[in-house]
Amino acid sequence: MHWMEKRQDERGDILKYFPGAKTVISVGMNYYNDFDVDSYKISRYARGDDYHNIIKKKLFRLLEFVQSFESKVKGVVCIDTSPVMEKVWAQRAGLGWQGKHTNLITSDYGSWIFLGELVLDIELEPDAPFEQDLCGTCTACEDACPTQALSDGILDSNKCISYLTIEHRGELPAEFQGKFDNWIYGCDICQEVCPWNHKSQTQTEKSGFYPRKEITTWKNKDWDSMSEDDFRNLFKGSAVKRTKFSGLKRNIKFIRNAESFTKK
Ligand code: B12
Ligand code: SF4
Ligand code: SF4
Repeated sequence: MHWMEKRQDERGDILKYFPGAKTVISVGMNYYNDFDVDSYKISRYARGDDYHNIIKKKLFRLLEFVQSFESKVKGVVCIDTSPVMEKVWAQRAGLGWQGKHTNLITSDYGSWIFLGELVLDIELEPDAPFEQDLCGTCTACEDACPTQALSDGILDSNKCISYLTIEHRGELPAEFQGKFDNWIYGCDICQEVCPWNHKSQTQTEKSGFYPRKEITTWKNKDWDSMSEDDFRNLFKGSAVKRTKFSGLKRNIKFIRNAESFTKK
C-alpha cells in the first residue's frame, strides 16, 4: 500500500493536508445487509454500489448546506482515499471507539458503517469524544481471525485477508493457502463475530448498498467460469473493480487450489 506511505505527513497532521482546517465533521453511514451467501464471498461493504461515490455526494450536499449560511466557508470532502485518519477522527467526534479488530464501533450500528469527513475552515462547537472502550475482556475477533492478523488491537495488514485479496499485487503467499474461508474480496470474519454487531443488525436504508443479485445467487461454478465481460458488467460502479478481473480470478484460484489440495 505505497499510497499509504506517500502521504504520511498529511495523515498525521490535518493542517498539512488542509492548512485552513478548523473543524472536522465526522459522519458514519450504515451499510449492513444480511443477505446470506452460500459460495465464494464478497465482503458486505462491496456487494452493492461503490460507497465512495454515494457518500461523497452526500458530503458535498452537506458542504452546500453550510455554505447556504455563509458562502465564504471553504471545505474539503474526504471519504476513505484522503490522507485522513478516519477512525481516529470519528472517535474524537464521539461516534464510537476503535474495537480490537481496529474498526470503529458505534453502539447503534456496530462497525457496519462507512466513515467520511467534511473538513471546514470555520470553528464549530465540538461534540465530546467517545472516551469508553466497550470491548472489555472480549477477544472474539482476535480469536476468530484465520490468519492471526490481530493482536492486542493492532492489525498486521500483511496477514489480513482483506489486504491480500484487495491490495496485494502478484502471487498470494503460500502460507495463507487454505485460510481464506471462501473470501474472494475483503473479509468480514472479525466483524461477524463481534457481539456489538450481533446486537445491531439494522438493514441499511440505502438500497444502493444491497448486493447485486449474482453476488448472493452465484454458485462457485459460476464464479469459476466468470469471463472478463461478466466481471465488467457485474462490477460496474462497484468497489470490487479495484482488484481487477485478474485479481479476483487469482483469489478464486487460490481458494480452489487449496480445496483440491485437501481433497487429495
Ligand atoms: C489502509 C486501510 C485498510 C488496510 C489496513 C487496515 C487497518 N486497520 O488499518 C486494509 C486493506 C487491511 C483494510 C481492511 C479493511 N478495511 Co480499511 N481502510 C484503510 C484506510 C484507507 C486507512 C486506515 C489507516 O489509517 N490505517 C493505519 C493504521 C496505523 O491505523 P489503525 O490500525 O486503523 O489504528 C491505529 C491507529 O488508529 C492508532 N491510534 C489509535 N488512537 C490514535 C490516536 C491518534 C491521534 C493517532 C495518530 C493514532 C491512533 O492505533 C491503532 C492501532 O495501531 C481507512 C480509511 C482512512 N482514510 O482512514 C479504511 C477503513 C479503515 N477501512 C474500512 C473497512 C470497512 C475495512 C474492512 C472492514 C473491509 C473488508 N470487509 O474487507 C477491512 C477491515 C480489516 C480490519 N480488521 O481492520 C473502513 C472502516 C469503517 C469503520 N467502521 O471503522 C474505513 C474507515 C474506510 C471508510 N471510509 O469507511 N483497510
Ligand atoms: S478482516 Fe479477516 S483476516 Fe483481516 S483481521 Fe479481520 S478476520 Fe483477520
Ligand atoms: S469482537 Fe470483542 S474485542 Fe473484537 S471488536 Fe468486538 S467487542 Fe471488541
